[in-house]
Formats: sequence, structure tokens, C-alpha cells
Amino acid sequence: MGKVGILMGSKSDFDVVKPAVSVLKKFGVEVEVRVISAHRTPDEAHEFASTAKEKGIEVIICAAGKAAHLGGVIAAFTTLPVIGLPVKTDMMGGLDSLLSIVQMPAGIPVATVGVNGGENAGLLALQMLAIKYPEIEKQLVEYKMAMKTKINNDDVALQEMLG
Ligand code: RP5
Repeated sequence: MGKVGILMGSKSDFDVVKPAVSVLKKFGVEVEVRVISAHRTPDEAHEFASTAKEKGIEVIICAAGKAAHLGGVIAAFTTLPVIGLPVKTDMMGGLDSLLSIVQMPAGIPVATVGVNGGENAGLLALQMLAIKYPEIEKQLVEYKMAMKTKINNDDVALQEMLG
């Protein structure tokens, strides 16, 4: 039920990627997770992007930090939706990664989540897949309902605490 490709520019990005992998697996979606770099392994980046669709991949998440052009390069070679996941950096706190991913020139969009927003990247991929898979749509409705219940319960507890 759905397949998502998850790329990261370096193995050091994996901690940020993990929540995306977890939420996708929790919803029963198949994931292919790879370390592929736009600048260190450009041939592999090209190969992955240009064959992803025929391998059944429907959405691609690209995590990268610093001059983070992985998402843009992958998006250049495919019509699949690409979600960019900016990784926090020591030098600029991830603003460098965020801007290099989100500021794509016209023609090659990369849907971008917040810095270290692994879970949101996974959820956004799920929302794209939900257009096609009713079972994912159903699980997303339940997920939102659980979130709403938790906030409502927190509010009740807070009101009680404040008297
Ligand atoms: C980027 O450079 C990677 O996405 C990573 O976030 C950053 C640092 O990579 P390493 O030097 O840790 O391999 O390509």
C-alpha cells in the first residue's frame, strides 16, 4: 500500500530521517531508504530519480544539510512529488539547509518541511498517498482525531489545575 523513497545526503542525517521512516511504516507504507548525495554520488542520484517511478515509488523524501541541493537535483529528474527535509547544522542552525531546499527556482518545486521535521515529511508523504489509498486516508483521520483528543484532555487538565 504505497511506496516512498527516502534519501539522505549522508548517514549523519539518519537521526532526522528516522521519524519519517517510523510514521510511514506505522501506516503500512513500504519505504526504500538510501544514502545518496547530490555532490558526492551524483550518478547514483540521477539513477535513483530517473528509475524511481518504474520501481513503484510514488513520493520521494530528500533529507540534506548545508548546501542541501539533493531535493532539487532529484526533482529535476522525475515528475514524482519531492519533499525536502532540511537538516539542522552547527554553523547556521539549519537555515542554510532550509533556504537551499525551499528556494527552488520556478519550474522545479520541492515541497519543504521545517528544519529536522522528519515526522512532518512522513505525514506529508502519507497525505499525498491518501489521495490514492483510502486505507491511508482512514488512518490519517484517526491520527488527527487522536491528536485532537489529546489537546482537549490537556485543556481540561489545565483548567482543573488553574481552578
Ligand atoms: C550534506 O552535508 C549531508 O546531507 C549532511 O547533512 C551534511 C554533512 O555531511 P557529513 O559531512 O556529515 O557526511 O551533504
